[in-house]
Amino acid sequence: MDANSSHPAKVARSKLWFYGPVFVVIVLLILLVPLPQAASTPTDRTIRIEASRFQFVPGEIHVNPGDKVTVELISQDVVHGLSLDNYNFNLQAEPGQIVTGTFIANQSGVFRFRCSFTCGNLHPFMIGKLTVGSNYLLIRGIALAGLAVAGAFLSMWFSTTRHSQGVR
Ligand SMILES: [Cu+2]
Repeated sequence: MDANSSHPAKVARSKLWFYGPVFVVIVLLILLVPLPQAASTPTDRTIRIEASRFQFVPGEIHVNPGDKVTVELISQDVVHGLSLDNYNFNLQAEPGQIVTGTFIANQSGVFRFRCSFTCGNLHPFMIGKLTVGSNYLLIRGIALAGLAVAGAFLSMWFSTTRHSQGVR
């Protein structure tokens, strides 16, 4: 097989010529393509959050802008609260009790929600995260990281191809 591939260096180089511009185009696409806003049709959603010392489960919530969000807060041990930064939203649940509250997610961004009732020594660290809107920056970042890894593998593959053929 090796005897037939008479110009391995040329092959590797032409692949580089091909993949180089392709990579640039992919990077530009990742950075510039406007992602569709269609996924964010406002809907009614109910999210059940279990509070216990000293965490909320789930600790991260994701909703779309304009969603009508009903939170069901359940306390599993002592009295806990849930207040949401930047929103005028606060709940307080007695042990074993479920309380509900509703808000409209009309502010986009990432907001903390915190326990609003002193429930023990780690109470200040009882914090969750609400994301309103798709985190496009994060998606683009992950895509770029994936591309970088692919590029690293590809360049490694090129260099090993060339070295094994004894070409500088
Ligand atoms: Cu608490």
